[in-house]
Amino acid sequence: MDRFLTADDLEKALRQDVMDGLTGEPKTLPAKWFYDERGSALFEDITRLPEYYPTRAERAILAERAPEIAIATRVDTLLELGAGSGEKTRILLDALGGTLSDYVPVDVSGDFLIAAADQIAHDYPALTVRAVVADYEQHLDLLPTGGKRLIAFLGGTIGNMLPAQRIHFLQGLRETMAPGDTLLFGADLIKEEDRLVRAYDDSFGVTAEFNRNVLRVINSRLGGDFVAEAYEHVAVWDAQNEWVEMRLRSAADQTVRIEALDLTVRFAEGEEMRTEISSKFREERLRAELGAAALTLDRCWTDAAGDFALVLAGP
Ligand code: AVJ
Repeated sequence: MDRFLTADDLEKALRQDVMDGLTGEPKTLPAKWFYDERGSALFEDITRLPEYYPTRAERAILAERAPEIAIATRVDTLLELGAGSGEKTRILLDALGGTLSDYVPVDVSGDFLIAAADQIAHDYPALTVRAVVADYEQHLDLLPTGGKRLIAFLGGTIGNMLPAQRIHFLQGLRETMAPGDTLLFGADLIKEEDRLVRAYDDSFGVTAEFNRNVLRVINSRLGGDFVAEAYEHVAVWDAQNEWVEMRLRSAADQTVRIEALDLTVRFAEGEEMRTEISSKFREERLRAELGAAALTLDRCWTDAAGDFALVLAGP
């Protein structure tokens, strides 16, 4: 395992993000901090909700197109950014089997990564598995190069980035890519507002709990005293920016103390704090943004309902 990020680095990044986010106007928190153990489990629950179509749609496209991806790319290395639960990874590994020798899962969470990597190594004994603990937005240039690589960024996580951040990320990726390397990523597509909002405001309240979990993460890691139940879950479609925005709305006038930051912040009743953006795309915009990063969109597959896209791009 290679480690470019220590627990200490993560702690510092969390502090910085929370300090910036809670002292900004309006208040914001980056979505990456949802995923502690409980947050990851809640996200797994989300992926099984009837309203949350992206995971199922992406899995269906992947299952259908994996053989084509294998033929088109003929890669020897699968580099996966933000290694997920492993199910989609396995679809790819099974299809790429003929040419593949190396699997490189990349994630910020070492524990989660090792468990997932061990399981894959056990089930695919012919594969060299090399886990890398890194932040794929910061450490792109440190990721293993050489061979013919397929860089997979699944789940639609690219939608969590702000447009400028996304261009920067794609440009960074492009710089690490050699001729013959391929980028594969999932992106959620623009559709009726009603379905978009319901995917982020489910009737079971799982997404609401997931959203409030970021407050619990701050409580446990930075000595905060957020009363999570005192914040209401809000999901809105921002038609201008073409993203779904998740917010937490303070149900009362309240003050929060974050011990590790020596910070006290006040929330007014009704005040809303942005906790996530989830951008939705049209193919033209994906093509244009890839182009701006000197990448060419080679294939853009959707599921039968046209809800989600799986994109293959190259230098
Ligand atoms: C894992 C980032 C793709 O944006 O749809 C699910 C996270 N947030 N429900 C998304 C999420 C609320 C998810 N991604």
